[in-house]
Amino acid sequence: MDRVDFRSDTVTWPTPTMREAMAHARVGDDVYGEDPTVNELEAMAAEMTGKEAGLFVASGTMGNLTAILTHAARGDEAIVGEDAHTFCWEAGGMAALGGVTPRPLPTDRFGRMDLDRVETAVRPDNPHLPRTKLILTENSYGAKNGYPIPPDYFAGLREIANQHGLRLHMDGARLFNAAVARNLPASEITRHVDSVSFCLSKGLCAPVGSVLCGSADFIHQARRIRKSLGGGMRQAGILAAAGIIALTEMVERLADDHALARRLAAGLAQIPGLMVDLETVKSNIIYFGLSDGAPLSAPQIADQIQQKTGILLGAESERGFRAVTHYWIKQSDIQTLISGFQSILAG
Ligand code: TLP
Repeated sequence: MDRVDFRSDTVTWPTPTMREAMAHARVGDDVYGEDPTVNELEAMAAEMTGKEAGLFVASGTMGNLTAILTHAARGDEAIVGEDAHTFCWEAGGMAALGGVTPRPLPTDRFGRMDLDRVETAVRPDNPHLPRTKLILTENSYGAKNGYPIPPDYFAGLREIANQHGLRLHMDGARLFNAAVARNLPASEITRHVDSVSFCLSKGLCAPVGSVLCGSADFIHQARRIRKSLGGGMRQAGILAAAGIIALTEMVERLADDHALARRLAAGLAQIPGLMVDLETVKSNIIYFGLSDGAPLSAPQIADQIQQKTGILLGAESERGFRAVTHYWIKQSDIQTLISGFQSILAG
């Protein structure tokens, strides 16, 4: 990459191996189900997540929306964390395009909804009320430092879902970060959910794409929803080829990104004026804030960091930052960023 960019892992460029694979990918018309490279990627994704089938989609947002529209109908309701990506950052798609009402619940510092509150949020059968149909989960949990939530939480949600006939979907945009951080196969992280959508285009560095996985019947229905959303992509094997490299070569190395994030978080936590919740930094995302009385705002500091070091950083609010580590961030960039903060906050 041509610059040091901590704003997100979505900024990652494809690796040289990916570009090579893309150039030589075998292709066909995927809407006919005839693209061999897409078919290979979907089978690989299904196997890794322990589900029967997979569906290649254009983005994480499309994967989640396709799942929601497949699981739930107009007038249905989805229980969701109040800071979950599906609720906050997907342009209200579930309501705008699916007529599905979100029912947001608070989450703790690890991104978990309280199970009792989930249970009491399930609506009784009453013609005045929307029908509770779906629980939306996320792992790793982006808004809580990308915390990798252990599987037992999902086992608890599964019980509630079974009791009330609900579906359970996981936004696994960073599923493999969660799996690597927990030292578990991805299929253990997804064991309790009906469907999962994971991204190839974040820490795994593919240029485009996500895969939605679930039962064969679910994916059969999701394929029609994907078409209706304009997601039938024809010779998509060009893109899927990079996805296959992402899954075969880029998963284990996510541990390096996590180690860099921990190093960065520890360095930032030492700087007077900055606050980091070190306990929840277990994968590749760090949210950190300015303490009261800071002389500059977060956007002002991010500007100065860029001027001094060339590094791009997310200023999420007047007092909050986000830094995300990924394949294109080196150890030396961590030190440069820490030193940048030190010199600016020292005045
Ligand atoms: N997240 C982006 C922004 O939209 C905030 C980022 O920079 O982190 N689920 C989660 C948990 C995500 O973080 C994202 C992207 C998505 C879904 C959506 O993926 P895309 O961008 O492929 O639609």
